[in-house]
Amino acid sequence: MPQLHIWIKPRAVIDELDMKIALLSTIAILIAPTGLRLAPPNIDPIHKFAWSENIGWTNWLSDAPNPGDGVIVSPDFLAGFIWAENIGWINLGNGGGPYDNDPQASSTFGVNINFLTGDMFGKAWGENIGWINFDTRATQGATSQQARFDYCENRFRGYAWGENIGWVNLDDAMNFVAMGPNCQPGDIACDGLIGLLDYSKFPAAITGPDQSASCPLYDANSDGDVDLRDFAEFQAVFTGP
Ligand SMILES: [Ca+2]
Ligand SMILES: [Ca+2]
Ligand SMILES: [Ca+2]
Repeated sequence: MPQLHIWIKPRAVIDELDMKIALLSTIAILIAPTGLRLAPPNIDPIHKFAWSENIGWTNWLSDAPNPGDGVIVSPDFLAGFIWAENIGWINLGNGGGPYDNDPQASSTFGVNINFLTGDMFGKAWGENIGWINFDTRATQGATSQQARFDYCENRFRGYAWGENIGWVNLDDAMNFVAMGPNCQPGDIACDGLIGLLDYSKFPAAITGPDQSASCPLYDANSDGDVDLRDFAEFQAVFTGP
């Protein structure tokens, strides 16, 4: 585990920091557009399309409905918009996830990721097609085709279901949605942070020297295995929680 250094700040510094944080928070609220936007989209431009049987291609890095729009992947939830030429935008959540998806409060919808399993759950909203359910564990789990996030390859897999559009295929061998293009080794969700969540997956990814990697995301020196040399490189870029 990384060494954590805790600096206890003098009282006067805390007061000043608190004031600055309060001020910045106020400014952020004042300039925030509708919904939170935590980061720019982090979808790979060459892996941005998924196929739906009834609406055709969905574009996860689209500049639509507004310039700069696309999907933002965090390790445990999604945010932003998918654009589908035939049916318009699909909203995955406002960025304040993980989302409650409270049926009594429709504004709490959004797509989550179970960080332990990668399985997705929660709902997206399409302006012309209504809800898309990303929790397909009950119908697809038996064949391991539930909608899910593959942490080892920073891509989506499985199938989501829209009551008005049928299946959305996240599992095609060629046309799938992935994060990128320049994800650091070990950076789950390609969010630019190597934090404790990324760190927590490393032990299960270790194969040992010259043993073929099943989780290539952690092969930092690109020699085909995940061993202690990769771990050393991973530690060097650790940015904290
Ligand atoms: Ca990360
Ligand atoms: Ca090696
Ligand atoms: Ca390696």
